[in-house]
Amino acid sequence: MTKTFSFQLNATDGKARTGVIDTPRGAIRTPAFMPVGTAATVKAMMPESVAATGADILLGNTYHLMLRPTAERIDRLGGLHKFMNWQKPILTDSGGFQVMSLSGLRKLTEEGVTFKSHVDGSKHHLSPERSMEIQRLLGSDIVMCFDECPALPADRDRIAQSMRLSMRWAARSRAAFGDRPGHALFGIQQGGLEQDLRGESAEALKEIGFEGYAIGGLAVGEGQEAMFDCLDYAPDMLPVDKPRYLMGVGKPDDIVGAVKRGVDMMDCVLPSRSGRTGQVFTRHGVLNIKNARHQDDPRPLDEACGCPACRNYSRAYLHHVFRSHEIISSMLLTWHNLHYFQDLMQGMRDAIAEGRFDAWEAQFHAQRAEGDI
Ligand code: PRF
Ligand code: ZN
Repeated sequence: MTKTFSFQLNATDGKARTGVIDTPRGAIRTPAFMPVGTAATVKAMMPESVAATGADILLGNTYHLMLRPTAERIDRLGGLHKFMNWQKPILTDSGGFQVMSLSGLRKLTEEGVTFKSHVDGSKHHLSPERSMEIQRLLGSDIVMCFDECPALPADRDRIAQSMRLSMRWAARSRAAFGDRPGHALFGIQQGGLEQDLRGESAEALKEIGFEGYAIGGLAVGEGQEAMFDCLDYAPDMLPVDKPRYLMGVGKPDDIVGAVKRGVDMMDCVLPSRSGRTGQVFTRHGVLNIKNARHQDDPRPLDEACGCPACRNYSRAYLHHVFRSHEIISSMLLTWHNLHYFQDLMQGMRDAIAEGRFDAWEAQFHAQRAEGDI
């Protein structure tokens, strides 16, 4: 295993790319989907089960972990990997986005943001420097710059001001991160749906220099068509030889569209959260296991799926345990959904490597259109 962080592109097909990010904690095959482990757990899953779905990397959150159990405590206990028993790579988000969406009263200045905890109302502060310190204490392999992401729609002036603040914070993040071989710092492009602001943001980030580049500020209410319009140009503004990470995306068809446009990494709570609400992703579309039509159905969720929920249990059983609020319901449905998302990524990696992404994509859409799951 290498002691450094590197990215190797193995093949491209149109704008779609496949490769490997090498880290001291293991390889990340791209395009990669990162399950979300916000509170040092992927809810309802043992870490070894998450690995068994095919995940190479998890996402953790600065915001949640700084509030509870605190970064200092995790550091004293040997770091986040040991604390949660996940030895593969971890990427941590920097906290700014979660402060805006989750915390109570907050005050934003050039220096950083002061906010009230959604857990107990206590007062906290985050800045580029503090976010880098927290992500270092956690032992994160891929650290995200501290940024600000305005909710859309927002007027152009507000988006420009916010993007420029995020670029100043990106420079402060880079300086505070320091020299940490084997660990990576990713910049985050902002600029809403304004092409020239996206360009200005990309130039500012490239000038600073990062090990990878994220596309932030999308999937915040603009809809898939507007997001794809932006992804038609945004990834091209970032260096070809560095990983590109689309933050907080998305549904299976969002993921496929993003990969087609040159994105290498994504994360989303969708497969795990849906597992707990009875929403199931299959090759033929989404089904809801709580629906009464499943109560006598002996078939698995998805005939083609190799996960434990599909190999060992009927829809009738999964319907029963969901309706009975049994814990195994969340476990099995989350496992299936995460397995489905990882299968989707593997399918795209193979198709890109073999130069048949368009045919693969056509089949992906055709299977979903068949309906009657
Ligand atoms: N910035 C950060 N985290 C994020 C986002 C962002 O813009 C998004 C937007 N979809 C999700 N998570 N730091
Ligand atoms: Zn399954």
